[in-house]
Amino acid sequence: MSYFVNAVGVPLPYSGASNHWYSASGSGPDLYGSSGNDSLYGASGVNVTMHGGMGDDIYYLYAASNKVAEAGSAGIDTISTWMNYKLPDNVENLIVTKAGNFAFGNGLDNIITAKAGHQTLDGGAGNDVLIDGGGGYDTFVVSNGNGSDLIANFAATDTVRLNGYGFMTFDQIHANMIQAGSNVILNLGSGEILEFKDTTIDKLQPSQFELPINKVGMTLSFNDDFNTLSLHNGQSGTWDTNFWWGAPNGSTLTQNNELQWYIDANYAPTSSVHPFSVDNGVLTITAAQTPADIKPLINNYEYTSGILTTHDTFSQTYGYFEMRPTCRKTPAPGRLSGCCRKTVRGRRSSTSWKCTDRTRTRF
Ligand SMILES: [Ca+2]
Ligand SMILES: [Ca+2]
Ligand SMILES: [Ca+2]
Repeated sequence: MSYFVNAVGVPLPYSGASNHWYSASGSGPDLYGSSGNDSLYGASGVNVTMHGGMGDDIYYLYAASNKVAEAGSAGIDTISTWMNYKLPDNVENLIVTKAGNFAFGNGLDNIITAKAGHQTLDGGAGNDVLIDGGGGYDTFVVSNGNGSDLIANFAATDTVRLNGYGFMTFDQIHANMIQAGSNVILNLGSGEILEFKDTTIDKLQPSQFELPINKVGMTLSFNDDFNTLSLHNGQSGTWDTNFWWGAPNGSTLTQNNELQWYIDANYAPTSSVHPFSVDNGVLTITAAQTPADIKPLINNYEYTSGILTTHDTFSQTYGYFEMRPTCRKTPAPGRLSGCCRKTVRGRRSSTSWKCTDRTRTRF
């Protein structure tokens, strides 16, 4: 049996070779393997839960409708998928093949392998082995309280994100590293370590460590907790509801072929449409179908929505910006796709938010 020794010296096994093969194509809602080592292949467009049972089972998932059910102590199991994926309970190992996706573990000691291109790996709790298995720049996420992980093939373009350990500078990290044979061990404190396999301290560079922003010495220049909504009326207030180049009746972004019209709160004829609301510190911007009587007033656009910008009231060149946006993952049928993005313009950075669906934003 092949295995990978983790950061605390425990060999984590890979799944053994399969002796039986099963396909979900044409199967019912449940597909069962044998008591031995199985390979179970999902299929796109098939709603199926695959049960490998006892033995080392390897699952190939092609769509979110391909599910895995494993019991505890039922072999060393592996899921291989192109999708963004977080391991379900009782599955030990994960392979994510597609660039740009994430690969998250569960509470077990996992072996998580990212294939070609950029991926984000997070083992979660347990003493996990995280492997850059195919180049590309990868991000390894390591969080306080989640055990001692090992990173293999940590390339010059890879980065590690250290959450909650209190490191603010690379010098602090450097001072907590030791060379242990062919590996580097970073002492994270609280009994946790992070091991970098087959590298030396001198090869590890500041650009490979994502640290929290050091806010000491920064001065708060702008904030809005959205306990109320302060709209700009031309003389006072904070937020404009129109682009600075917009028409009196509002605006849209024709170059994006957008379907919505941004209502200008200062334009009286459309004042019956209210894209903005605040509730207990949460700002909501709602996109909705345009009422028939409003449509001629907004160039016959099918949907109304809103933007907020401080273009005329606040701007700064440099700074640290923070927000907590929440966007709908999937638009309802007939609705616009959900998105929310910040507009930063060149040297003079103002604060703009525009949304094409229900969105909550908090500074
Ligand atoms: Ca099995
Ligand atoms: Ca199994
Ligand atoms: Ca884990």
